[in-house]
Amino acid sequence: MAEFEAVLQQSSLHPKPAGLVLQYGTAGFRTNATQLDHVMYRMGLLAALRSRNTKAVIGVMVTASHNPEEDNGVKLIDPMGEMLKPEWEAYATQLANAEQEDLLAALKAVIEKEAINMSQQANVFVGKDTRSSSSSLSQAVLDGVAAHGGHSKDYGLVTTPQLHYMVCCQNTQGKYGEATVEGYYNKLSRAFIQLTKNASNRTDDQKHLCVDGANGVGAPKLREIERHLKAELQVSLFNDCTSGKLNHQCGADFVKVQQKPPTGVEVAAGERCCSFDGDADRIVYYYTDSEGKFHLLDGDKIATLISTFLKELLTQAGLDLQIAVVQTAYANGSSTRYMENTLKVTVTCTKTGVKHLHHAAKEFDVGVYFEANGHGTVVFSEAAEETIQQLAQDANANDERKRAALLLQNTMNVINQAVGDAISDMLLIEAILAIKGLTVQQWDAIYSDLPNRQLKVKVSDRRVIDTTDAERRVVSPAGLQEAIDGIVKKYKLGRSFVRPSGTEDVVRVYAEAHTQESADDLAHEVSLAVHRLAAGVGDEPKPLH
Ligand code: 16G
Ligand code: MG
Repeated sequence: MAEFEAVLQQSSLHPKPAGLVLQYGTAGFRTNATQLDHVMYRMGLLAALRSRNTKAVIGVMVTASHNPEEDNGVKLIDPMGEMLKPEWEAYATQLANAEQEDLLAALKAVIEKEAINMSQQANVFVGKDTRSSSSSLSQAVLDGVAAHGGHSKDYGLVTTPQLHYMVCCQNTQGKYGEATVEGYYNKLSRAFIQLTKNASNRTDDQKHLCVDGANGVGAPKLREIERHLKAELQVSLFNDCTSGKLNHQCGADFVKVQQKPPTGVEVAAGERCCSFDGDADRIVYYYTDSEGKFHLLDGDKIATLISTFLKELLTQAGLDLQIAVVQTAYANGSSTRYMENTLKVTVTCTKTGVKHLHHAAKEFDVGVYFEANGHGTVVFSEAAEETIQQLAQDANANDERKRAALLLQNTMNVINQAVGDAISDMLLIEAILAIKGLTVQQWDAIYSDLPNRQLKVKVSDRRVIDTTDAERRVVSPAGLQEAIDGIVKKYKLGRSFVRPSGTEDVVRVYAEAHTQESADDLAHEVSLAVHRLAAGVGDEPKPLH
């Protein structure tokens, strides 16, 4: 049991503060960086076990995404580049919370439960974001892997989706691509350049995009891929990680939540801009019009653009493949109506969190999924991929079908199907706008968002709120859903739901209605109902007006 000796010896260098309890949340552990050293070490141990269990490479990404610089976090990546399987999230929580003297027992419990063969090789890919704490924390992960007799490959600074991509490439023996950062740049940029060849007479203005890098890892990585894009995309990069503070008044989350442009981005009216989040797995677009009004093009608008494009191509290619869009309850009602009634694609709704959307999207030939907050991608079934490849190579297909199939093929190659990816999504969106000859204003005008408002309510225990129907209805506490129904009825085009956050100790309230004022009032009334019926803490929420 030599490996257990090493585990114990090393663990004393990464001690757990007694009594500290953390949860593997929606997307991994996330808290103040000073509390995470032991968690990282233990996630290194767990990743080695998961690797033995799956006989595949597992990824560990050190990042706290859109959260403040002082925080950090960690998420594990499963063999096909998807998020960690839920059963293993529970093991992660158990390992992270075992007191120092119980660590071995906790570890052995997992080994026994999963019948893990300890002589099996373990391989782990590790990546980190630009936070100052990330270096020592990713070292703790590497220590954990090594203490458990595993091999690791340290990718250093990478975006979260890049690490997902590496894991997927490695475990598909290169079928998906080459498991290097250069390989990622080559695959995406080649596909992008092929796609833009289908756009005629683009002006320099059309090729120009302003990007807010959130002062995170996406910024240097965008600079790296830019060199491969042969001036087909000309980027002005702001918040580029050279001086400003990570996610501070910038980045996709700030822009989406505040509904205003990030600081540090100086652009003319009407210019097309986008923001990444701190680990570059989310993107939103926006512009400010000549009257100074801010226009946000969020995940819903992105899903609409992409699904319109794909549906047109599938029709032109004469391929009978089912395309669907997966959203969450946060999707703007206008987007859902547009997709169902005008675009006529299947729309489904899942719980919040990428793993749920990804899973649902895989049920279709072509599954487009996006959260309103800008996290999403497209997944193609194996059969759909094959059908498209065959047509693209079919010497007998007519020109129109063949052109569409080639476009679909390059579209698949520009997409990171492993997970939502700001750089890949950006290239896809830019290619679609170029091919369709659309300005950002024309894209925005496809449908008009319903005014909406999000609020948070503090309650003594958010677990008292239990939801059903993809978080659109509350089942407990008793009476809350009836109260919400009664309130919503009073508002034209009103819709509202509440759910316990998976990342913060709050209950989230969402409301939309035909005017901003009514959306605000609706959100407020529902917040009051939550505060009253779910043991709210502190003063009752105050009206917004
Ligand atoms: C995490 C999720 C994100 C979700 C958010 C909801 C991933 C990679 N990230 O950040 O998809 O929208 O949690 O947060 O799954 P909430 O539960 O606090 O509202
Ligand atoms: Mg993120």
